[in-house]
Amino acid sequence: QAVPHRCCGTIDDAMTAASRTPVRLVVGAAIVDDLERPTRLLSARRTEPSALAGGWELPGGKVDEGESPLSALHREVLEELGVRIRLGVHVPGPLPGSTWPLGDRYEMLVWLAEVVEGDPQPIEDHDELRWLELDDLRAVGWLPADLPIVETLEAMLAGP
Ligand code: 9L3
Ligand code: MG
Repeated sequence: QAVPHRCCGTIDDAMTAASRTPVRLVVGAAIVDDLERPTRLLSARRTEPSALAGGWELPGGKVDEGESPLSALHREVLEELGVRIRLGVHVPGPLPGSTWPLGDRYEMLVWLAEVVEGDPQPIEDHDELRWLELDDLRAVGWLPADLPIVETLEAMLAGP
């Protein structure tokens, strides 16, 4: 029996929402040239899926089952760009758990990072990388989901 709740709908609505497939966690790296004195941010152009191809993003990807978000971030960045990174602060998002929304199916945790080994190359899932000056972060066509993150980074990383 659907019991209407005074503010927001029926118990059935709530049950339906709760039984939806839980969102999958994604991790992303906001790689800057220097964590202590950042002047540039690394952007990467996706090659797949076709709906996202050509869009620029912060590199990263899905956390595997049984994997910690931080292990996933190091693994994804190594797979995608061939580099090892050192992490800076977490970049808090607006959702509970400080994640950033990525459509209905994913949420992303984001950390600042810098390269400690290797030179980033578009090894997997990207066909171009670009270092953007912090005052020119909108020079590429960011994926819609990444744009609010980039705007937050713009404010966070702005010099004194
Ligand atoms: N996604 C969006 N922005 C990002 C990242 C790393 C990922 N900065 C979206 C694209 C996919 C999903 O998250 O729909 C999973 O990412 P991936 O594993 O295909 O990189
Ligand atoms: Mg990826």
